[in-house]
Amino acid sequence: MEAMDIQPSDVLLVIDVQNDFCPGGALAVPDGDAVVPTINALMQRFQHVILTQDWHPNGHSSFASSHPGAEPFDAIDMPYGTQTLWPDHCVQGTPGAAFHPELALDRAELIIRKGFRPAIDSYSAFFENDQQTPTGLTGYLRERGLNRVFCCGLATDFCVRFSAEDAVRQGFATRVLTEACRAIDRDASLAQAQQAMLAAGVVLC
Ligand code: VGL
Ligand code: ZN
Repeated sequence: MEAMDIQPSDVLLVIDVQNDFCPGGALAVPDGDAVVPTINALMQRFQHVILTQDWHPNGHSSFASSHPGAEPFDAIDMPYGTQTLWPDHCVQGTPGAAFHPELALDRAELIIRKGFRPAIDSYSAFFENDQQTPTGLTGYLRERGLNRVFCCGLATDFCVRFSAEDAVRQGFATRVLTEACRAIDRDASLAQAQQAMLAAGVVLC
């Protein structure tokens, strides 16, 4: 990361560094809190920092508990495609949905909340899982003249992956800072995510 040449028009996109994705949380990513000091240091080096916050209403359709007989990590068919079911997590206003207490939020100029529509999950910071409903982030970046996106956070194989792939599709030069990410990694989902990101044109560094 020392060699990273950061420009004034670069943005650090910090994905879902929330209590529920850290050890002890409802959908804990192994070693998830280890990214906090790394991301805090990165935030000092970028002129633009944007955070995302997974932000689900109670009874969200991505929760296994909303589907009788289903278990967390089952896959089901939704009108927009296959959806993995999760334990209840990041419920609006709960401590689990709050950012990790040591994450230095002050330099963030925008916080994008996602996953708040009851019927659609949203992994990506750009589009919900129907791949059609925008969050507004593309417009924000374009209007502000920000053209390179550096992604970090949780989880590498879900929200970071889909954010990075969408960033490329929206025309942004996109990197994933792998040391500042951690993965859920179930059923080889990390290897699959790395392949998909590389195929999409994401630079992993
Ligand atoms: C995430 C699963 C469900 C993530 C969010 O942040 O990667 N994963 N909701
Ligand atoms: Zn979620």
